Amino acid sequence: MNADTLTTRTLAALPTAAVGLFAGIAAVAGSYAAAGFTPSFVAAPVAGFLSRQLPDVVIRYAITVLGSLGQQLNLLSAVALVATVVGVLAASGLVLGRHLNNRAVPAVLTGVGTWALSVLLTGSVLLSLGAAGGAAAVVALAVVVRTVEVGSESRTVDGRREVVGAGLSVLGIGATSYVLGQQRTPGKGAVGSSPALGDSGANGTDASSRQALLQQGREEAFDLGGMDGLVTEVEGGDFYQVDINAVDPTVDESEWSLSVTGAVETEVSVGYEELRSMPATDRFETLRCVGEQLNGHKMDTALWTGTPIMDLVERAGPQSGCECVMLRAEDDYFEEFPMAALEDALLAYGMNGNQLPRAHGYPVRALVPGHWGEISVKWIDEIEILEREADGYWEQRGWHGTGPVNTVAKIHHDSQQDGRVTVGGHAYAGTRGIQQVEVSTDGGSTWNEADLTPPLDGIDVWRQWRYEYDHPGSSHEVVARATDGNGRLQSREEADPFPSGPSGWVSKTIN
Ligand SMILES: Nc1nc2c(c(=O)[nH]1)N[C@H]1C(S)=C(S)[C@@H](COP(=O)(O)O)O[C@H]1N2
Ligand SMILES: [Mo]
Repeated sequence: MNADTLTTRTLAALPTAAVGLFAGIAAVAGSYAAAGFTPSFVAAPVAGFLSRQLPDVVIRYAITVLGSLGQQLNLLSAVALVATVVGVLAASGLVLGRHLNNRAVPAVLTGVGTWALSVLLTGSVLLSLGAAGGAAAVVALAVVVRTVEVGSESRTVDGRREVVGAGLSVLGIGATSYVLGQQRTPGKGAVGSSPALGDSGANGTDASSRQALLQQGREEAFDLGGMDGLVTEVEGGDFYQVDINAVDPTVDESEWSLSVTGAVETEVSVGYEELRSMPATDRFETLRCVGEQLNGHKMDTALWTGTPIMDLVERAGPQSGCECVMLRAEDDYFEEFPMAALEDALLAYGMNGNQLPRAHGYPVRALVPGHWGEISVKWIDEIEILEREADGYWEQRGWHGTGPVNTVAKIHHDSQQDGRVTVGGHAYAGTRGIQQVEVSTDGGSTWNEADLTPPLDGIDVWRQWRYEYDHPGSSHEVVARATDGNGRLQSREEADPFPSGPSGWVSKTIN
């Protein structure tokens, strides 16, 4: 074959490839329309697979550097993969249809193939019809356009109309799916609003005292422009989120249950209603991710409502050989740590006075005070009392994030007015508490004590700090450092987030 025929053939194949690609996109869109952003969305299991198979260094980079962008790239790759596979399927169907001179073959093959692929990936027989329908519709339309064009016999068929038709249909399907998919998505991440918790089923706590606590927390915050308050708002999606999956699990509270298993006298299990009827408390608690940058924003505080986890664990009569426990979740996440850490831990179902949002573990999450956020397992469904130590999800990937948090003072605000400089931030030291924050305006030579907000009502809460001074007239280095409740100064030794959390003093140049 000479180069010319090769080029001609390639050009002739282009419309088919383009229609195939459009069909692939329509499959993803149709799946979103049917399933919303849930584990039944065809790209969800692929994204999960990718994030488990990618090399640890890539995942680590995604977490510590890219943050949620990494999650979006992961999802985008999954979407591209699914669209490509469906695309190849659709293109093959088109070629086969022409070969057999059968107009039904392309759409049928594409539809059935896409449906099978989606069922294989998601396990959802019915919802997979969305993906199948989207892909088949695009292919069917392309075939019809081509048939009409061939039928008119007035000009040569170059496939241009076919591609335009398929392209237009994918736009329509995409727009419709966008709207439908959003409606199908339960409690859209942290952004959707969760219903109020109310008085009933949260024994010992009530809605009005929660509102009073929240109000107090909001009022006690320093009013520093651009800086988060003392209580992180959840509804706007301000509360950070770290998940192993791009798509969060959807758990129905009526089907949810939590079991205490493993080295126990008797296994026990509770449903949602029963858990809500157990004695409950409200308390502020701060969460911080071991994978965040030193001056990062993966540190937030909410008012949580829940039941002491040990009330449930003790019913089972734990007899651990290692005094250690594994918490497991609906998203196949698991973390292991010493049982002692559960002493003051909660099974939380309320956040800032509302039901726990899906993004933060609805219906129930663990909340382990003083430790890095990773052991506060969301969507929890099993407390396994262990005989022997084992590694958790992140520890299998080289992290050491099950221990107590490092002490930190962040600098998240600086402003100037009339020759005065104001700097501020949050300081956090887990259950040790913050005793003092000091600020240097000369790169660490001399230190001054910052103002602190009163501690919130809780055993594991951050505080805000603020310091004002006269601008020295030239560029200078502001440094902040905290002292914890045991009188220990924040470590000056610099360390990356990996493997045991960021360390060092935060500094910032003020001009
Ligand atoms: N089931 C489950 N629980 C989880 C995670 C997860 O991916 N799956 N991420 C953990 C990590 S690394 C952190 S820092 C916190 C974050 O909680 P948030 O998303 O509510 O802020 O949840 C932890 N619990
Ligand atoms: Mo984390």
